[in-house]
Amino acid sequence: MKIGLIAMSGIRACDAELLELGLTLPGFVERSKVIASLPSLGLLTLAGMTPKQHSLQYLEVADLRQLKDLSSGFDLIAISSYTAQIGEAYELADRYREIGIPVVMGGLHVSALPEEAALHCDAVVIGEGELSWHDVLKDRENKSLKQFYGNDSGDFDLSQSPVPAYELLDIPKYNRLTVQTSRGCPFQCEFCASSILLSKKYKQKPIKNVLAEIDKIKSIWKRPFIELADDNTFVDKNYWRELLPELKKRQVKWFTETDISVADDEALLRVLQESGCAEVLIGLESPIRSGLDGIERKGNWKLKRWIKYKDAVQKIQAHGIRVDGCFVVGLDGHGPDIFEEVYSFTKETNLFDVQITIPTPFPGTPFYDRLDKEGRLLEKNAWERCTLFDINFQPTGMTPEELRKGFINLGMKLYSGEFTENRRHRFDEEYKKYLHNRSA
Ligand code: B12
Ligand code: SF4
Repeated sequence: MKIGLIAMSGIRACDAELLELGLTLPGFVERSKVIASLPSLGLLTLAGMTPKQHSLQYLEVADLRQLKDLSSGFDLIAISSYTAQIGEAYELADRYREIGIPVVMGGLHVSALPEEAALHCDAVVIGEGELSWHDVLKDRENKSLKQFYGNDSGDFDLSQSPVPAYELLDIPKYNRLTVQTSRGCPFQCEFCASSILLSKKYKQKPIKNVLAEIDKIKSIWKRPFIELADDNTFVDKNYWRELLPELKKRQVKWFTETDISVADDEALLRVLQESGCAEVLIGLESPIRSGLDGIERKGNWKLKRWIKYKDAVQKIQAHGIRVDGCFVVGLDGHGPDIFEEVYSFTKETNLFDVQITIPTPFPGTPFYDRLDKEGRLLEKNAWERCTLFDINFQPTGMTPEELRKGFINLGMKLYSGEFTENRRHRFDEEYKKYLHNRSA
């Protein structure tokens, strides 16, 4: 069979004012450029386990309006999309089906809402695709595709992970490639729409598999920059103590997402920096206590950690590892003072990068269900607003418009060239000081 793998791959925001602003703010533009060119690891993973008798083509659709002609001649189209672009993904699926090509869809959104997706495709894969992909291919060959495959058990054993088919990519188009070392997260944040929706357990890929993936990338890209597609990387510190020296040998630069506990272990930070880790993204969520209460539903972990936030950021950065601190602005418990609080925290801790987002009710999250129950969703099923930058709920401490204006003003301050440069200059100074003290 000839199989078309299509990744919906755009960066989205509905708010026109914000979009326009985003196009002009240096700090914002910089990060958008970096992430906008990431490929779909989900599809590349399925490609990696596709039997060799099939031929594969990997395509990206960033904006459906720009797609005039459909590539044809396929026996099966497999589409992956997150929530914000799901409307376009459904439209694309409808168009392929109109010309007689069967479509299978998978990913976080359709796993949360399989019945909705089934209106637009021949088969919906729920959960981790590896568990169902071979069945989908066999059934397509026998012309007996089922409507639903898979489940949300999160039972896939990561030691069975195929090496993603990075060779399908036109490498010069990308400035980073992704590798996944783990799925899930030991915490349970109310709004989390990442892989905890696919895997209830926290599970790690064996080190040898991770290294095989990195070696494969290195065989097609000599000095790659790697972004780990993990939700929370350094949960198992012993695993990382073993993996980091291997990464150092391979001379890669990399970036990942982690919780703040990575700062607890000074020895680990040192090896981390030496291994090529350039930056860690940390969901700090709120610079003030009140917004944090109840976010993490198992043990209120984030609230408990809040008191150490500033020290932790400074400690990580002092080791030469940049921190991208992420704040969710407009959480329950946030009033109009939150904007100034985020700005002061960023200034005081000298965060190298900062990311602000709006609380977003993604389907399948407890946050969505709670807002729905409380009658606080502005519009139901407005998936195109699930961008992390658009407001689709009634905040408790201000009006949606106050939140919107405050968010835009905060963005202007945080991403201004001068503020960004000052922080980065201070980061360099602090790191030099650290190196000097270490060698003294
Ligand atoms: C890389 C990435 C991107 C890339 C995506 C490239 C791509 N086309 O896939 C880019 C930069 C383009 C991107 C953009 C956006 N992103 Co993003 N991104 C990520 C990131 C960092 C890693 C995702 C990843 O690679 N996971 C690993 C793979 C293996 O998992 P997977 O995709 O879920 O695939 C598995 C299954 O879902 C399934 N599967 C997936 N697709 C298919 C298809 C078929 C046919 C089958 C059978 C199975 C299957 O099988 C796979 C293997 O098990 C995550 C955060 C994180 N740490 O996970 C956020 C994340 C996915 N992004 C998010 C968001 C909000 C966005 C944006 C809306 C941001 C914006 N404002 O523009 C856009 C939306 C893009 C869209 N098209 O809708 C949210 C999504 C939440 C949601 N439920 O929708 C996440 C979870 C971040 C977060 N914490 O909120 N993103
Ligand atoms: S710590 Fe991050 S990845 Fe883990 S549940 Fe919370 S938001 Fe999700």
